[in-house]
Amino acid sequence: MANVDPIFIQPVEHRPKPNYPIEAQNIPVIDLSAHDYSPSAGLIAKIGDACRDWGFFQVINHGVPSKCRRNVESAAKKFFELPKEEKNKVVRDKENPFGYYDSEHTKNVRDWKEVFDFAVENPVITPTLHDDDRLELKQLFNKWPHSLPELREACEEHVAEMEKLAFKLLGLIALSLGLPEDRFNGFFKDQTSRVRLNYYPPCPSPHLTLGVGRHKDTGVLTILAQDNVAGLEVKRKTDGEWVLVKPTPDALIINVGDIIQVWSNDKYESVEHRVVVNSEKERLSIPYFLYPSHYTWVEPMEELINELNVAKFKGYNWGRFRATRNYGNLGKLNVENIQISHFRI
Ligand SMILES: O=C(O)CCC(=O)C(=O)O
Repeated sequence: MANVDPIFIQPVEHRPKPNYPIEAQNIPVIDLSAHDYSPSAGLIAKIGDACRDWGFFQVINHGVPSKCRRNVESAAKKFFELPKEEKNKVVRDKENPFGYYDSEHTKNVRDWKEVFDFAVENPVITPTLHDDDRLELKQLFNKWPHSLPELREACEEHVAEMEKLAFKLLGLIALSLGLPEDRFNGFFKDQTSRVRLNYYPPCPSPHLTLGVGRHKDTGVLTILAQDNVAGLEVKRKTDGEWVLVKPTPDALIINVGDIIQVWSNDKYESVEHRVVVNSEKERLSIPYFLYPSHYTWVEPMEELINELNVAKFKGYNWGRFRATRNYGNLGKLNVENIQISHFRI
């Protein structure tokens, strides 16, 4: 029996498995303490293998202080505990996608979650798509709740740490592709990166719903901090099974996004993932989405293309791509969201 509004109910084939989920024991765990001024060949190879075989890995000894993580988790919990009227003072709207939102749809089914989004650059230049397909560039500001100043402080401190780690990882990924360590850095001058606070309340019918429906990340890479409640499931490349990523204390979860898939010309695939909820515990997760500047033209790296490895994607404009995706996420639309597969040659 469903105890939830039908708008949250997943089609049968996408519901979580009723039996106990498989745990992804073998998602690679990579120790970054070995990363100093000159990363070792061993570390670069581990990163490359993890990107190729899983599209997901965990990092430990990553340099992000645990205090910073505890602060952002505690401030986020306080925010989601605020009365609805208070959260609605910073609600997302059609003009500005940052702030609080509780009605997001993934693949046209509503997710069992509340979110709070903010941009890494404040203000940030972001293209917005209009009903007539016109793209408008807007300067957008984050919306911070006045009643909880510690949220902004904790989030800004968190972002500074995430950014250092993101560029460290980006360098390792470039090296693993045989490219110079700083090959990708030029795409982030006016980055559109953002952070999301995800709050998944307990759900009375967790077998029918998902916290976030299956999706791939559109950006370059994602760094996810999750609390100690499991929920993230990754589609294993070898057999297409959904496997649960068991929380590892202090580890951060990294996944390759669509842009790395295109830059690497399919060598590193962006992998589908989703979030299952449970009837007892709330869960919090904090993804940092590394996105380039809106004017970035995304295409396979020319150094990787030759007669034996021809380009598998046409180029596309990141700003238009992302604006189209945001437009689709705002409500229940009877159209498929834009995907990189639409640019496959
Ligand atoms: O909560 C998680 O573990 C993952 C969240 C996620 O995939 C998303 O917000 O896009």
